[in-house]
Amino acid sequence: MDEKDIPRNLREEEDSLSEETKSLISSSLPWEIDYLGNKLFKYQGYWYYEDILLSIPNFHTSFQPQETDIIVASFPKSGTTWLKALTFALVQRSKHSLVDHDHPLLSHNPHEIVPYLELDLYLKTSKPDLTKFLSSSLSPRLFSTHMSFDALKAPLKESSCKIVYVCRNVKDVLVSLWHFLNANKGVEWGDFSQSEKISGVDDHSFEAMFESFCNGVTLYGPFEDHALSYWQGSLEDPKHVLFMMYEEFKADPRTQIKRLAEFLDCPFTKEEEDNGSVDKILELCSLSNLSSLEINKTGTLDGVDFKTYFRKGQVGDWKSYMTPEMVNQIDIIIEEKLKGSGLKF
Ligand code: PAP
Repeated sequence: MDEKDIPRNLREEEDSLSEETKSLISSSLPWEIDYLGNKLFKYQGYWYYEDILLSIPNFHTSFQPQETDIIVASFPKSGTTWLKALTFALVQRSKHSLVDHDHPLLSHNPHEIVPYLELDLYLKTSKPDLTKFLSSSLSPRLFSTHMSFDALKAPLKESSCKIVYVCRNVKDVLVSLWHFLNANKGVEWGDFSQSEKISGVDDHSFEAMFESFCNGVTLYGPFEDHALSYWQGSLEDPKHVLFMMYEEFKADPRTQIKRLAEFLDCPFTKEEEDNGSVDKILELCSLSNLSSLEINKTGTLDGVDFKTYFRKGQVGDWKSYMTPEMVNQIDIIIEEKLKGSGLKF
């Protein structure tokens, strides 16, 4: 079976894919074992664990976009938690005042508020309960994803949904991912009842992760293709796809939050600018504020402690972890892939 045929075949299924279809996928797609000993399948150019891969056809066939939908997109560890919080605070500021003591972000982790399409909603079902998450039951609906733009765009064709992508320097992404995985060593990152975990392979070393990453064999990777997919999308359709950089947000958050607000058609009014709303949103969603909240110090979801989503948030942290050889190796890969695209790190 050809890769490109899979969605059509899967469309035959309703809520759960037959064991036969699943095994057809497993036996027909290219696969590799990642540094954690987990089987990754390559589907339409990107690597997924089996359960995540199987959620894509559910999403493709069942998601019904609304005109005002907003999707926060990112490669893992690029600033997702921050962007989820900022976008929610921004678009809901008339309903949830920024000075409210019961603002949802004070008692919920951003991941509890803004669901991932493929990890929270369409995982194992084509009929998700959108009311389970605050941001998908309000208007405008707010979703998130780690899928590439290539995987996202088909169901959104013809819709006027807005997509905001946050991109981050690949070296800091790598370091952040390494810390995150080490802090969550006991967590299973996929449903390995279908795709067995390879025992004996569980290498949390920075070197092992670096090698896999450079080969593109990492969940949702290759990173460069992921970033490029949204970069191209934003060039082709700037009204609906916004490409943001984590580093630019860190350097000048006021300018970037206003850019985001303009893009989402909810610009700050003169009155809001004067009464400090811009700073209030930035303060509410800051790393120091979010990480100091009780929910984020002690809460947990699917075995992941919320506190592990907050670390240093430092630009250039990679300098403490990478050898000159590693820097050279990754720089060459990035330069080669991004050549001529206009995208630079
Ligand atoms: P995810 O993709 O698993 O949701 P994501 O939020 O994208 O993770 O990445 C976590 C990184 O964002 C951490 O970076 P670090 O490891 O280099 O420190 C984390 O510290 C940073 N981060 C989380 N929240 C914020 C925030 N409010 N402001 C700035 N950076 C943040």
